[in-house]
Amino acid sequence: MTGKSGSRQPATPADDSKSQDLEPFRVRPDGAALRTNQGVKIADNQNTLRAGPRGPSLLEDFIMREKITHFDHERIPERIVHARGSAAHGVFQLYESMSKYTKAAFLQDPIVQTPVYVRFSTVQGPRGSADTVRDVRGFAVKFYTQEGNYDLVGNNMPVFFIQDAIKFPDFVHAVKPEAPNEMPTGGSAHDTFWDFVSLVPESAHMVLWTMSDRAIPRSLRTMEGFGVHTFRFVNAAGKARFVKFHWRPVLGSYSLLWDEAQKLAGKDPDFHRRDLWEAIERSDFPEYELGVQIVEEQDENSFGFDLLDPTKLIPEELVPVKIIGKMTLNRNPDNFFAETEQVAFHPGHIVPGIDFSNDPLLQGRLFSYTDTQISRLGGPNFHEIPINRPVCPFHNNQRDAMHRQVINVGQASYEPNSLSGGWPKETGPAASDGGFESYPERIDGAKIRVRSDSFADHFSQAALFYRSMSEVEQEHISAAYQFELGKVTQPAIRERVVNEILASFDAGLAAKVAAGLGLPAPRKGKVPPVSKPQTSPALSLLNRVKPGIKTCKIALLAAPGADAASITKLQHALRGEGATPLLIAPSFAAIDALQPDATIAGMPSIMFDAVIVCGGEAGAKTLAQSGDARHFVLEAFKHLKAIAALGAGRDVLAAAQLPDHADGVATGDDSQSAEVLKTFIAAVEQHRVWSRAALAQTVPA
Ligand code: HDE
Repeated sequence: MTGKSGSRQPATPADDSKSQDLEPFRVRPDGAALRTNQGVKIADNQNTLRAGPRGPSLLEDFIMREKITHFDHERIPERIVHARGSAAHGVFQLYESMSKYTKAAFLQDPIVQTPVYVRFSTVQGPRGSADTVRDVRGFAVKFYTQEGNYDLVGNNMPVFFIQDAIKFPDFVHAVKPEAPNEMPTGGSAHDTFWDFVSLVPESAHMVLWTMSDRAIPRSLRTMEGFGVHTFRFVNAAGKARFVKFHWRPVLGSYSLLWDEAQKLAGKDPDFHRRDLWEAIERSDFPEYELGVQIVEEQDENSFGFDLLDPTKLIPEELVPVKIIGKMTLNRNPDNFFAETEQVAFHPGHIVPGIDFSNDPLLQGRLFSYTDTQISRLGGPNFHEIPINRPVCPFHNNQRDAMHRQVINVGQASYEPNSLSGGWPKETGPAASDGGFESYPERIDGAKIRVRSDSFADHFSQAALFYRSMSEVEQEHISAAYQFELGKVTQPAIRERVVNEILASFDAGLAAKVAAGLGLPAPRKGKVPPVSKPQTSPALSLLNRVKPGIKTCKIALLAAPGADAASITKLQHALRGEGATPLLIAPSFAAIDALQPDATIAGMPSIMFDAVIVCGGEAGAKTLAQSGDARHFVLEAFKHLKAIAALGAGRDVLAAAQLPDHADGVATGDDSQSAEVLKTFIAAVEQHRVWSRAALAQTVPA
């Protein structure tokens, strides 16, 4: 890897020794004796000190006491929201200088690599909840820049549920597990959530996003990210422009099906975490491009909605997303607690050249994030925890408090002073001085508690989003509302969602959901909201598919007696395309010389993107007679995955009673394997065989 980089960045995992030198806090015990926290070597780590072999333990045993005491305090409070997360190290590099727009040092020079730490999260559930629940995902990036840490603390959806921070505790209390019984874990399908959102129409747009496939991503590696709020870029001349941030996965964006997501939550609650970890271990480094939508200050009021309203997005058809750089996640953390649990993000961690807007949600966040770390991380010195330390030197006159790490030398801890030569001194705002200066926006207004009239439209962008979905995506949205409202026990809440919310932006959706729930058809007569543009194709995930099958997980279903030579050939061909083929068999018994990677029970079809049933008479016969193997292909078929069957492998599809000649099913003799593979790969590339959706519903689960 080329380029200048900050000290946090080992270029590749092989560079770990370098990272240890550069980060003295990253400790490895290789060759070291076991010692107490006071440095005393421990001779026996197996037995407590006791009075005789069968006698009572002695309080005197400082070694046992120290160990147990520390253990007793190993947990810290989990995050009130976004408790469940996983993270990775990486680097960010620009494609072109952004100096025209911002003076931020890390956005000037395409040769500079800025180290990053990125934490993805779900929002509702506790630390131990499942990854694949229907929920918003956090997408928080800490850039360790040479001018200080910059945190872009975003989500995988570009809007939010509420417009004003003062409503956040209400919203979170409503979505979190209910007070009397702490249910449900990891989901919003319950009365209090739907009660709140049915009474707060500003949530309509975001709730629609969470009922869409965006809320069940296939992988954290293929998930978009958004800064949500409008921010400001400020250049060296002091000129400001509004900016919205986007992260675009290079592999494209894909989602699970709801049935898959639910099954995965039981069969592998760590599905997303594992996928991210394994991809990085395999050196399939996740990549995301950074995009910006830039709006000139004079265009602020030209959109028909308010740029400060976080329930609105700027359609890309109005302001294109300019791709400016790429982030590559290239190293897994060494220690989950020290890094992922202790990392402290804050939208207020900004650097010169980036500034806030008056979005009232953002303004409230600027208070909340430091405050929450003080109780979560035990005091105001959390910036000294290794994962949170800036890579540039920093000095100030803040002193003491819980868990202080540095030993501040010198008499003066105030400014101005004459006793320490006046140091540390403030710097000027000029780019060469590097001091942060807030953008001098003119503010002239009365001190009032009001919501601007420009925030009053709650439905036009919900209508825009729904209209922009493909037919299957609209189907999924309608099914999601029916599922969630089906879990609501109070009929009045179900009716309010349909009549007051859905009917306010799409009569068709409202009617469908009402019918599904057995409710009377919604009241007519509401004026459908108008939006500019009428549709935004960029919002449909089906338009986010990228060519290629890189990192797709493909099951090669086989049993002893299968044709090992043909399996090896398939493995080579698929690896050549960048995919990850895994040999899946009824047991770990070898297939000739080939060792299965996992069993059918251990890795069911929901964990794969596609399936090939391998040829070979004896192997295929075993699979055809196995209910589990038949279920494997049947389920893949129902989940609209590409399927191939070679030679006798076709008997397994027949035994599962899959319809003949269905879309996305490639079959042929062993001699036709090259053509079958070509057709199969073309289907995998689409990620789902949507044209099979109707047929798949006729197949038993
Ligand atoms: Fe957060 N949010 N949030 N949030 N948020 C937290 O900070 C808060 C909001 C987001 O991986 C907390 O350290 C308020 C929007 C992410 O560690 C807390 C409001 C967006 C993460 C907090 C919002 C986010 C958090 C809990 C409304 C997308 C996880 C633990 C005014 C742009 C970061 C913590 C990580 C975490 C407050 C709304 C994203 C309590 C008050 C909008 C990704 O401070």
